Amino acid sequence: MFSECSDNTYGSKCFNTCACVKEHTLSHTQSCDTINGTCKCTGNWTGNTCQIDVDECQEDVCKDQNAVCVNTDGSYACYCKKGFVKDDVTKTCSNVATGITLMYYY
Ligand SMILES: [Ca+2]
Repeated sequence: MFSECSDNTYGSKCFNTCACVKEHTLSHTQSCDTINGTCKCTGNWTGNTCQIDVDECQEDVCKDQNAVCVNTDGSYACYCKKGFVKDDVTKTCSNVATGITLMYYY
């Protein structure tokens, strides 16, 4: 059984060094397989050393025609368009004037 290694190490007693860039594991853009040391990008990063932010807004991540997607480093955010407010109960952007609730909102 392997324990959770830190500081870019893996394997029994964490004696082996991962194929990751150490700084990237510390900033959580890469994660190391604790069994074999292979390095993978975490979900929101890409590139050879996981240095490139994934632009999630290229896909319909907000799933709401009344929301605007804003890409950020390592993440993204969905904001309601002007005239709409986020309904905390339904998690959708609702039209304030009509009270109509529209589609899903993160
Ligand atoms: Ca992003």
